[in-house]
Amino acid sequence: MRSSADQSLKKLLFGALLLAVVGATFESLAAEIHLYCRSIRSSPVRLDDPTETLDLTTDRLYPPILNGELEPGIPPLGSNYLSSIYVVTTPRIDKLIDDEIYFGLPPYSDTNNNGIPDFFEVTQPLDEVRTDGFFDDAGLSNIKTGFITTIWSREAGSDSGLCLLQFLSKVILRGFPVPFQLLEYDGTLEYKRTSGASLIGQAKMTSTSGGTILQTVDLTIVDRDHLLLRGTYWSEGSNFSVAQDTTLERKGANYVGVLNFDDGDRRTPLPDYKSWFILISDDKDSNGDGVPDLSDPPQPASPLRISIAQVDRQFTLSVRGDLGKRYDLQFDPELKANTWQVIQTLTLSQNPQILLLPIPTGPGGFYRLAEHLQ
Ligand SMILES: [Ca+2]
Ligand SMILES: [Ca+2]
Ligand SMILES: [Ca+2]
Repeated sequence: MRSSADQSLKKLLFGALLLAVVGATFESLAAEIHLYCRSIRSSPVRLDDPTETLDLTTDRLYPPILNGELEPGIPPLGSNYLSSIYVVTTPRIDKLIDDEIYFGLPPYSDTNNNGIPDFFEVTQPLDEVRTDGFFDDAGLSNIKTGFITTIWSREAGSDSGLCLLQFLSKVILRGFPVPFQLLEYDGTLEYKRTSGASLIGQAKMTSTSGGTILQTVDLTIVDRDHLLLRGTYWSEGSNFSVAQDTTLERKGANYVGVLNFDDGDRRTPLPDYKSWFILISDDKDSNGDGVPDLSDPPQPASPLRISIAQVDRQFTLSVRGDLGKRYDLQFDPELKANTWQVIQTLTLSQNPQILLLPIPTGPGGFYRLAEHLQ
């Protein structure tokens, strides 16, 4: 004759259920995000004679709007230069001098190995780095083109530096100390996987001058080494506008791309300060495959499984699911509506995970496993 405990076990073995709630919640993850403008902003230079000034601008209309910008030169001629228009107002020549000028960039250097040229990073110093460049002196002398040298200085951690500009021509021989500023935003990106390869994030970045960007970021994992950043409207005060789609390429734990805006500074009607480096860094690699969590291929959810057996005077429940996830083990003696009781919450650390449970005192019942809801 069977004991009542055996009968209970039989009923429970029969009643062990597999139920799961999949995809109800997504874990929020954090990465770093930075923007570095590929243009620098110069300030006007007051010359010895207070009626004379030297300005730099990228407005090529006349008379120019003086926006202070030195922008990335256009390849192939200007790829190693920042280009601008120099504007010298001087009564001695009795006209406005304005023409193209190309400032040589220092040789490419990335000492902090983040994929961003150090020249554009506030954290990286410039210690009297000398470069060469050229300008068009607009027919003011017999030579059409002249040369310049520039000496760049900026302390690490400061966005403000000085460019000592020396014209080497028959017309302008003196040097000009040109103050300049880097434009940079740094902060965090909280993101979630919404489905498959899609990520949605919230970026919060501040600039050295105190501005704050709060921006929704829409990313798609193209593959382990590439993220697609969807273009959208960015704003921080009068800065930014519509950004174009861009692809970020992975180098180690860093994803780097170029983010181009229709206009980076809406205070001026011309499109300026348009092109920025974007860097997203993620040092977390939960599955240890050498690829940050950010671009790990989407993992198909493991099917939840539960099985039950008797060991001595206890039950063993064998549970399978997604490692690291939290699950609720629930029990219902009669399968009545809304009477499931959570008897244990567990974080799955191995597959399968074995749970030991005492044999219930009642005549029978049912178990189920569900994703733990926050
Ligand atoms: Ca760098
Ligand atoms: Ca503008
Ligand atoms: Ca990984």
